[in-house]
Amino acid sequence: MTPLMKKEDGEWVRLDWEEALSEATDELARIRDEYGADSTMWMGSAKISNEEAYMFRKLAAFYGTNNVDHQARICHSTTVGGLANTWGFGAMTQSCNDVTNADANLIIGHNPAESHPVMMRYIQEARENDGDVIVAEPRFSKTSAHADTTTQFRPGTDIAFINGLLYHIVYNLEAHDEEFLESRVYRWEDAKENIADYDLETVEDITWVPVETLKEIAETLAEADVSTVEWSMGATQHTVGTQNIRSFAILNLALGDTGTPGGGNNPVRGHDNVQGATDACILSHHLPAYYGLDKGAWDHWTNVWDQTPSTSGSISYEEMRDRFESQELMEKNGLTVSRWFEGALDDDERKGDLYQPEQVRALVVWGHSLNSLSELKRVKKAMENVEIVIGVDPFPGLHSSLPEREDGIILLPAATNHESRGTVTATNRSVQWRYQAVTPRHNSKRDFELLQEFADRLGFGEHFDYDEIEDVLDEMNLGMRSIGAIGWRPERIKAHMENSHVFSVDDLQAEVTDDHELAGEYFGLPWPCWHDDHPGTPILYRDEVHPAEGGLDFRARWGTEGPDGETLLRDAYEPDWWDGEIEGVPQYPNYATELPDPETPAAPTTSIEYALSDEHSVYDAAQALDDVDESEFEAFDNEQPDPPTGRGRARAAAWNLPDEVPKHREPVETPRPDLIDEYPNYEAQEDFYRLDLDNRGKQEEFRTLSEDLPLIVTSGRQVEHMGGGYETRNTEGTANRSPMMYAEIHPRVANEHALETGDWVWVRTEPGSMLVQAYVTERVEEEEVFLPYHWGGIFEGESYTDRYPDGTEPLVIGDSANIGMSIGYDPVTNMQATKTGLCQLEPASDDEIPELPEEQQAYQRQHGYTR
Ligand SMILES: Nc1nc2c(c(=O)[nH]1)N[C@H]1C(S)=C(S)[C@@H](COP(=O)(O)OP(=O)(O)OC[C@H]3O[C@@H](n4cnc5c(=O)[nH]c(N)nc54)[C@H](O)[C@@H]3O)O[C@H]1N2
Ligand SMILES: Nc1nc2c(c(=O)[nH]1)N[C@H]1C(S)=C(S)[C@@H](COP(=O)(O)OP(=O)(O)OC[C@H]3O[C@@H](n4cnc5c(=O)[nH]c(N)nc54)[C@H](O)[C@@H]3O)O[C@H]1N2
Ligand SMILES: [Mo]
Repeated sequence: MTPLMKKEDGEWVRLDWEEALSEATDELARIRDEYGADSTMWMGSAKISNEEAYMFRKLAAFYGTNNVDHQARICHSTTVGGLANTWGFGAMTQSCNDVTNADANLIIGHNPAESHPVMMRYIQEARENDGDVIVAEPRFSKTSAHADTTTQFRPGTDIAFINGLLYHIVYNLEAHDEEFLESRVYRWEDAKENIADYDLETVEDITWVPVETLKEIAETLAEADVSTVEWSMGATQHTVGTQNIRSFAILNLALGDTGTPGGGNNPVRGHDNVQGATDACILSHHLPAYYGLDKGAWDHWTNVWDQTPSTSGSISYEEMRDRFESQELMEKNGLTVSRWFEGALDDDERKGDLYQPEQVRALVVWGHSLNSLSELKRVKKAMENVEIVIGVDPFPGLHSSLPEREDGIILLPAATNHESRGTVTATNRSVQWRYQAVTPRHNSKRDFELLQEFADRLGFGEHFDYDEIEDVLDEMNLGMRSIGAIGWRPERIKAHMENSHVFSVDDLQAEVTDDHELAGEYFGLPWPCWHDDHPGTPILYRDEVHPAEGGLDFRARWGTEGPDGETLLRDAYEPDWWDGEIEGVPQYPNYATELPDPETPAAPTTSIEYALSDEHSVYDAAQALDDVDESEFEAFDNEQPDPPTGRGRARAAAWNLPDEVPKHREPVETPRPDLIDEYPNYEAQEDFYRLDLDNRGKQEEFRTLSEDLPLIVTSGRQVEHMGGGYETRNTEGTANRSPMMYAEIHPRVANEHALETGDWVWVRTEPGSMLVQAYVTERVEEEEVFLPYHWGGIFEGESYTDRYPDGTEPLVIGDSANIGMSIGYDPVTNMQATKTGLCQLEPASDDEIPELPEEQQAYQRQHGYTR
């Protein structure tokens, strides 16, 4: 992109790097002095490397705020919330390759033919191996075209659908795996009782899916040797997102298919490094590796940041606390990507209260698009209300053009990942080295360097004076113990890349002789990788494998017994790899906080060594550690190898969630108001990520909305465009392939409105209106309209191209779907509900049609779209 610019009196001005960086950081220092550190919002990125993501989270900590978050909030946050609360870790349990082993794959809310073409190959291979592929979601997608069975259900009814399948499996077929449930699952009875409310007729009424289809799908799953559930955004982006995911996990448990090849759950991640940026926790409720924000978490991380040989700085817990306004704010969840804008609006504009001392005055957008946020009109207003917007991105995205501002926008051109180096984590938890292809072009700078500049200029550069990316990874190995991102030594990862041809494409293991340095290792050392000699864990919760060789059990994360006194530890069992019984045990004490000599960050600590060894018990570990109350562990004295996370039970019922077991709840904007009383949305919450949230109140307010807005509006992806679309709408090859923002409309509905493909139509919703072109297709049902969300540059029908710096206007523009997306949020993670709105269509008149860039008009003519 062009060099650095800034707006002054409405004009864009070029700055040199020195000026631009001091402008940006002086402003951030001023805001911190005048209003406090919490008056900033730091939006980070899933596009940057693990090391950079980690630095970003650390930077916010040293700046003194938890108002730091990234795309995962609006992507798979509910996956993490749902899975971590069921079996301990919140990630995909399998590898993509392992999908080929699934005898049945229920794909629910995922369209990999467009969004994950590589994953799609494995799905097709599973079919070639006689596996059944079932696609269940509202549309007949390009993925549906490759399935054995498809069904289309009403957006937002995944839980009812899954509970219906479970009803048939449990009560009619009695095909659930009693033995598995009895020995490894906590409070299955509660889930079973809940399922009884979802007989097939009730489910048909809620979901649109005929009883016969429910039976057919349930029977396919029950008859399969092993089955998996696969999903992505169709399932996560709901007020019931966390519970959708819980229902998938419970289905998998009920069939006894968790922790085995071809089984488990496959929530397929989005951005190239969203798994890694999530693990590094650019998240407003965690420190890196999901440590949370309590005193213990800060103790651990200040200890790491104090001891790391990678930087010259030293810090104590107390010094860190003094960087925050108070210990309370230091331990309080920050604002999220999904709703930060409420915190930047004035009191009379905000929905409810703000639970921090001052409103947000500065926005840092580092590798994040803004049209990806729902309630976009409020986002725009917030961007106009802050004092400064700082964008760090290869493109001048919507942060340059969305807000109507005279000044106060600084654009810092970041180099892309082709111009940078570092590690990234794939959706299956395995890590890869990303080599630099070219040096940064066009006067851009690497994120690594920019993060160091920010730290330096904000006064804490001594904690970021790494020589290179490898030093950051050393520090991460030292600190990120909870998920076992420990054995990821730079040299090991590079050796995997250089020898990628020796790894099996079936189970990821190196196919080498026993004396080879890679013997036993799995490609990319999928976490947990407990130390520098551990092979990685390709499939989670596999108790039929020795933990030193990649075995794992459900994580004993919630202690040894639940509030009801029932055990949270698994029953004893006799695996093939062990002579005798393996017992259920708690997590090994201090495994996540004990540090080895910082000079050898991946060396096993006492707790980890004792866990994995054949000759030690949990009690032995407790005795060997200084600050542990041994008596608590006396009962666990069986000498046996264990994962450091213990051997617990998966939770069918989770006492800490708003619904202990997954129950259907109608979306906030529902086409079935008659179902609200029986299936209401969640009650009001106060001080939830520093704001008030009232799904139920809004649902009540919108009770009659469907009278005026009779169609369901949902949103998602098209293969030609990516995310907010800066990259693909600026690149000829992709812009040309799909040069129009459209609404998918069923032929009969199009007919009612006399619309043909290419015609301009208003999509009217409660939050706002979008002027788009019609795309007439049977992909959607009659009740539904689908919008791709990759568009920007037009806002409620008005072109914004004159707001971009000269020469940087996108090749193709369109109205943003998120102007109209629903205003519900998940009560556990604050995920936005971008799949279940209501709308009405209204053909546009000729004088309303916005002017499109010339290239776009030419592309459209080539496709024959305009008439
Ligand atoms: N080409 C391309 N590829 C991408 C991306 C991109 O922008 N462009 N983005 C990447 C990212 S960030 C992600 S997270 C992934 C997402 O990948 P996907 O999840 O495949 O993407 P979506 O199209 O948002 O949603 C999938 C499907 O969910 C369906 N759906 C809508 N409502 C519901 C519902 O209530 N229940 C269910 N079960 N399904 C519903 C939609 O009809 C849609 O076909 O893709 C990644 N890959
Ligand atoms: N209505 C609706 N809204 C949605 C969704 C939906 O399905 N429907 N999906 C949601 C999902 S799953 C997601 S993940 C989000 C995605 O939304 P975003 O992640 O906000 O979308 P992207 O456009 O991919 O944003 C990434 C930005 O990073 C920049 N970038 C690329 N490489 C680098 C780099 O190396 N360094 C820096 N600094 N920047 C870089 C790109 O230019 C781009 O501006 O949208 C969400 N919003
Ligand atoms: Mo995503």
